[in-house]
Amino acid sequence: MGAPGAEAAERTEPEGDGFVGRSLKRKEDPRLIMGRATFTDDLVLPGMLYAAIVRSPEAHARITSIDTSAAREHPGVEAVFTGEDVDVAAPCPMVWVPPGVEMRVPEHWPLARDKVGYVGQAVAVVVGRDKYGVVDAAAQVVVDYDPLPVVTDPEKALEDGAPIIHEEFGTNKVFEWSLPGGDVEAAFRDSDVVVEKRVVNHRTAGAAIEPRSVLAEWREGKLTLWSATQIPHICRVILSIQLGLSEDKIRVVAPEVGGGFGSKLQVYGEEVLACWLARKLGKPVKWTASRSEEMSTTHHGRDQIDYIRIGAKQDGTVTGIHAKIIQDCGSYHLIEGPVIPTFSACVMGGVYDFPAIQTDIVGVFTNKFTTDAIRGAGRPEATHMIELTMDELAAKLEMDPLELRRKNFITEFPSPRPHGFTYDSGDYHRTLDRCVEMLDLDAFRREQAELRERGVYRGVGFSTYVEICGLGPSRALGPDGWGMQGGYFESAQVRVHPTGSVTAYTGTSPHGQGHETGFAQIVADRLGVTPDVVEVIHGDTNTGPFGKNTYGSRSLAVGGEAIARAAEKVQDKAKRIVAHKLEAAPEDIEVSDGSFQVRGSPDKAMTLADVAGEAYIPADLPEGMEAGLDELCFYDPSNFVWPFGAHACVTEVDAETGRVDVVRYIAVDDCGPAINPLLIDGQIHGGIVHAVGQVLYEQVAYDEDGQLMTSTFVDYALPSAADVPSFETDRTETPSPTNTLGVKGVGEAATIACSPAVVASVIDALRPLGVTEIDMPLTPIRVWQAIQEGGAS
Ligand code: MCN
Repeated sequence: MGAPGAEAAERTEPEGDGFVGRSLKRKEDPRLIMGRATFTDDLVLPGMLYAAIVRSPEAHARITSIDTSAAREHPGVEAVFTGEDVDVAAPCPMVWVPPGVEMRVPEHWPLARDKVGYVGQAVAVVVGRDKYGVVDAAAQVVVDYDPLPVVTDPEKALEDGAPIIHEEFGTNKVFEWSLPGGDVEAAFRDSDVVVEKRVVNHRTAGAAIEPRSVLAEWREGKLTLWSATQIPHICRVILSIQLGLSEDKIRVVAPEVGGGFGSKLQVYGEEVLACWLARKLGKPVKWTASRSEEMSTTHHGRDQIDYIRIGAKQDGTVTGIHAKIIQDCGSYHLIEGPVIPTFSACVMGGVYDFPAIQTDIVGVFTNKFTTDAIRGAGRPEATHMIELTMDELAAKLEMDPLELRRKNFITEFPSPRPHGFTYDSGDYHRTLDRCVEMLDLDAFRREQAELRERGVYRGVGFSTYVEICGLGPSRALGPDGWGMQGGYFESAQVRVHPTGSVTAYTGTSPHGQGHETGFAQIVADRLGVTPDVVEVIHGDTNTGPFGKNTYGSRSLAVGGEAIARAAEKVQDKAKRIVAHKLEAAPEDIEVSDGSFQVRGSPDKAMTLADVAGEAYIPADLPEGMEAGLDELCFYDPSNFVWPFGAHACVTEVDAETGRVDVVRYIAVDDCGPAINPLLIDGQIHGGIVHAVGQVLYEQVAYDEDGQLMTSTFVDYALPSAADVPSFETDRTETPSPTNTLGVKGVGEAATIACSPAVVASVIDALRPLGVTEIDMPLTPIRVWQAIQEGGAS
């Protein structure tokens, strides 16, 4: 533990011979940087065919006929199929079935059968020998549509008389769900001040650089799917259900995956379709999304309309918080979409000691593509609305927003919250104090005043956050709890080979996070070797035990803990072997200086290679001990983990044009003891850029007819390196009592923290011009309009 120094580079790192806590360079990077990594689309199999998908140009329509004859005649085409042909055993499943909640789940097939509900829905597939020829042939499939009325606004979709998207339900309401905690209405009655706010958290895309890509092969009665996925193990279960094939006949491999940001936490129709095609045609079939397919049919995120109320006493003590969330679910569900806003409910109340907390959610069908988990998945939305409303509350109470925060921080841990969760550990004052110190708030305010004299508008915004992650206890999340139809353990296997090198299998499936490095550090310390002799294998259902993959910033707190426990089992067995050979007690053996030593007698030692030799030539093992040095662990945590932190953003706004520039960004996060500070910084940097992108530039936009207007990177503007400043980061380390490593997640932390800090900084900058609120995205036109409406320019 211990607060690090000022900048990442100056932080002290652990002394001694351990590797955990050190900023080791990523093992993954050389192959990625030097272009040697193999992504799905790089794979080529003999006789491989290519698929191209015919997609609906209509947002809501009945399919009256499909004529595939011209496409079939196209040179090189081997087959064309429509929805009626694709006889998979089950539709695309949705895995959130909350007990007692009426959940409307429309049938959703890999190819539409009679109706389409969004632009881009797959209606036919063309398969052929030429990658480009199939695209030309797909353009020759003639589909007749009978258009139906379209609704894209979730609030309008709930109004009487709105077009009904799925007639069988007679309503566009997907579900209603509440998480109460205490009597919020009584709390508001008892408040001196209640601030109410409507916040729109617009639709965004994961926008991974590598688009979705699949390659399926059917050989000797077995199926292999290579897919750019975050969840190969879960994918295999779902393929088994949809294809009616037992899991032993299916192998799913996630080769190198070029980012996911939640968008590859999914099993898409194309994955099932490629498998079905490979089996049907007896040849490997590949499909890779074009960028516009990626933008239109890879799940989107956010798209919440939030109505939030916070009550407080005159002295600033908060009394209650209530949020009504309207979640635009799009027209069909993928594996878990509707559950996402419930994760907003988990952290409603944030870092503040609210005695009453309630969240009410309504999910809505619209004629848009599905929303599901995008980095943060529910928690950024909650932080955004809470933090901006706390700022408004401060303004109403004429209090300093930081003083209001400090007055209400939760200070005792573990902290049971009124809505049923227990925050594990925290020190919210410490992260905020450090953030303010790094910013030098007093100096900033002086600079801000001077700049305003010159007509330069700079502002600062703060965000303090807590996150639920490390999904998660199966008991809490599973069928009898939250309603997820699955377990949320993680698996690991640590295998020492006969000559002493190590392979660690993890059920997680990284796609940029650096598990091969961090997990090797964990294993190395336990086995007295260096991380370079520990190979971490992931992403292949045919190697290692069944796992639950990577999302919800769970991999270290659950998967890393599983790796640590498996390594400790190996360590334990190794100690017993060493004790037996060196005639000592197992409890006197320690791992030090790269060997297993008798405590106090460093000359009496065996290396891991020596131990492995004994284990695999088992002529002299302790009585009753099995041969080998290979251990398994399935770890299911007892609680979630609750990272936290404080972020500050300084922006400058051009009042003439509405352009916003991020001038400084300070992030102080706490994800428990660092396994590798470099990996943490990478995650924080990436998370900030992701959120700055959402706040300032990115929006998935549909017009009223349901046409997607942002299907390329020309109109979906991602931030580039030139749009973001160098980040100033620091950490505190408050261990979690939930796992033996004390770690919490960090993969989404900055995305969760960042957006309100950016918006608040713009409001702070423009307050002299009468601007007191503004919804994302803060595009120049929107900022300029806010300035005009502010009326003080
Ligand atoms: N870490 C550490 N010490 C800690 C905490 C974390 O060294 N105390 C390291 C871990 O070892 C791991 C990394 O930080 O290398 C992130 O760990 P964790 O918070 O457990 O998150 P996951 O590995 O489960 O990653 C998932 C998370 C999510 S949900 C999204 S979305 C996301 C993200 O991570 N998508 C990403 N980060 C991404 N990074 C890249 N490059 N690409 C994506 O698509």
